[in-house]
Amino acid sequence: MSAITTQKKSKEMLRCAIVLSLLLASVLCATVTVTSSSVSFSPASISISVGDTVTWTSLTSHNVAQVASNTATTFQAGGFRSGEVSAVTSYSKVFDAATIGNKTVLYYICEPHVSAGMRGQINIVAKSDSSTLSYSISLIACIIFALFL
Ligand SMILES: [Cu+2]
Repeated sequence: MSAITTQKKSKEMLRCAIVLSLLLASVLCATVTVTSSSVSFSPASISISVGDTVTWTSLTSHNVAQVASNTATTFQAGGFRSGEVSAVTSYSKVFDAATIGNKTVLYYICEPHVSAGMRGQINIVAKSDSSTLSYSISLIACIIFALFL
């Protein structure tokens, strides 16, 4: 194998590694955005996996506070909370294993508007097979590319 071919291959491998790292990062930590309109969260129900980040925006007159159930109206001590209303306009939270615990659904409210039904829920689901599959396919494609070009 000539030096030029080896150099070309290393470049391709590096390119592959970068693409794969980006893919892996996007597969491993999805970010879900929830916006709040007049008195509702949109989407009110989302599905995430352990390690994902949820970002709430447009919190100008709203906040986010975890509650114990879909009927609870007061903040669950120790849960996630964005702070007082008007203190922040957006709030991001990484839902790691410690935050989720053994729950499969997490519930939250907007404290000033809970009586108006301003609630949301976060369903904890396993990482989707489709994202794992697309990652595997790109990995194989990259290896073939690196070997034959
Ligand atoms: Cu609100």
